Amino acid sequence: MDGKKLAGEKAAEYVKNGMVVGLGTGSTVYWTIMKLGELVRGGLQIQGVPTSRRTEELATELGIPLLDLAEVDEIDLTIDGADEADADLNLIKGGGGALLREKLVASASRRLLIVADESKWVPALGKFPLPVEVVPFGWELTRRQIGKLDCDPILRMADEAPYVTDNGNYILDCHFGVIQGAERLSAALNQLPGVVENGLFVKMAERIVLGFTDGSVEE
Ligand code: ABF
Repeated sequence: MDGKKLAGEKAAEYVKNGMVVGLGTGSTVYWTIMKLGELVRGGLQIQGVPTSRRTEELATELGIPLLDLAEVDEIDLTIDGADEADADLNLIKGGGGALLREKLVASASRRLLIVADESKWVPALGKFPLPVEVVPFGWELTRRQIGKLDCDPILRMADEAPYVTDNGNYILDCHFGVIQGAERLSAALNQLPGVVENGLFVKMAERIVLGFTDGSVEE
């Protein structure tokens, strides 16, 4: 069975009438958004805050009313995917390129619920290269500075050109190996002037809904 679909659909049960809901990005939360579309057509009243243009388009097609982040002070619940999650619910995100908006929306949320299949559950973060969003101006210098933190950052490409985020920035995928001090690394990255944000989400997630290929779901 598709663990992503199982987890994604299950998470929609956490959404209640009247909520402002942060809508994540990716192939797992896709199923949550599809389910929410169905529930909205059935009468559920929510307002969504999208974390990417992709999600905005999907939610609009499904008839989910949307708010801009600028219009909200607090989001009741955000549901989003992850590239890796450990036992402390620290996360690596950004494989889909939406980490900055995802972190902005998550930071404005009272609760962050993660949806994933079993492959994302890891004993230690770091096998998945950490995405770091950087400004294009002087990105090579930023790459060298990040490299001094003991990794070899690789510029993400799309169609033979640098991948450009919804915010007009580039992404460096950084292979750190096992990440011991996620909070420290996140702070070290973010204090570099060319870094906009990194994909470590430390102490942000409240719960994870995990879908397994055997058809079970753990919450
Ligand atoms: C987003 O979707 C990203 O932060 C992450 O890169 C991705 C999760 O992967 P998936 O598409 O497998 O759900 O939340």
